[in-house]
Amino acid sequence: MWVLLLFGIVNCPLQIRAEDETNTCAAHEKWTVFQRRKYGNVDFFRGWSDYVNGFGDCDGDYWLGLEPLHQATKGGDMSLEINMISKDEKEHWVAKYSNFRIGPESEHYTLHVSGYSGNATRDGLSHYNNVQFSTKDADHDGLPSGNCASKREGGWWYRKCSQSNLNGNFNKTGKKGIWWRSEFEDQGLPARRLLRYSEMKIVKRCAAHEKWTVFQRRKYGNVDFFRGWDDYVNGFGDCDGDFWLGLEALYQATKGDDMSLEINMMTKDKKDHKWVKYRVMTITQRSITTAP
Ligand SMILES: [Ca+2]
Repeated sequence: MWVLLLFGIVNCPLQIRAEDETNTCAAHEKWTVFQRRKYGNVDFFRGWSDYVNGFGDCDGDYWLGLEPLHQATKGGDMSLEINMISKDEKEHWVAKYSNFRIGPESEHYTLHVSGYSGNATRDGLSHYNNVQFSTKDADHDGLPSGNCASKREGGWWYRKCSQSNLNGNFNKTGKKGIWWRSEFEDQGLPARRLLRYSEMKIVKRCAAHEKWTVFQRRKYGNVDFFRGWDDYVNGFGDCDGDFWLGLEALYQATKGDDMSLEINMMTKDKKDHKWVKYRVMTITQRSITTAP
């Protein structure tokens, strides 16, 4: 099922993976960019309604909006990629999360994120898993006294307060600036890596087709499947080749209790093709309460 969403946002109509691409602000063939800090000409220290509905310039710096993000990710089949360039422009970092979903407005657009990989200094986002979004006029953070959004001059899933601040002040260099968690944080060195550039984008997880979601493929033999728990939870491999989608993704995809399973197999000598089908398939959550 292709998701086609069109919102009446001033500058940035969201169009996700439409087959006939008419290029809009955030939609590329594959990616939907929902945040960009590049030129520094757009103020990101804004209130709740701006962050909900989006603001900025499609061709420059902008925030797509929490509501379109919720709509785009509520199916539970999206992943997140963040591209960053250090302030001195010497280092390029990428942080990927295999599972990315934004809750509805009634939950203040809670962040659901897991499955970090990449070359970034540290994982600067998982800390905010299950945290609500806050702005200077809407304090949903975990800081009892004070508002992190005001302290950091941005809008974010602030806890108390931050390990990243990608919507911070473009022109500031301290905690109010645009920064990501530092690899030096436990060495008494600066706990932040200031950024010159940031771009956040979502893409459908590999294997989501119109009808089928392939969650396992063994075809080429070039991907090691003898792995640990985290890899099986978050997924691994190559979308176009051998891969395992991940247990968390499977849970998200099957929790509606309306999915069936089909397994296609081929014998080692390639002479025989077999298939099996199961009418119902569901995978439970990662954390289930067990009796003591
Ligand atoms: Ca607070």
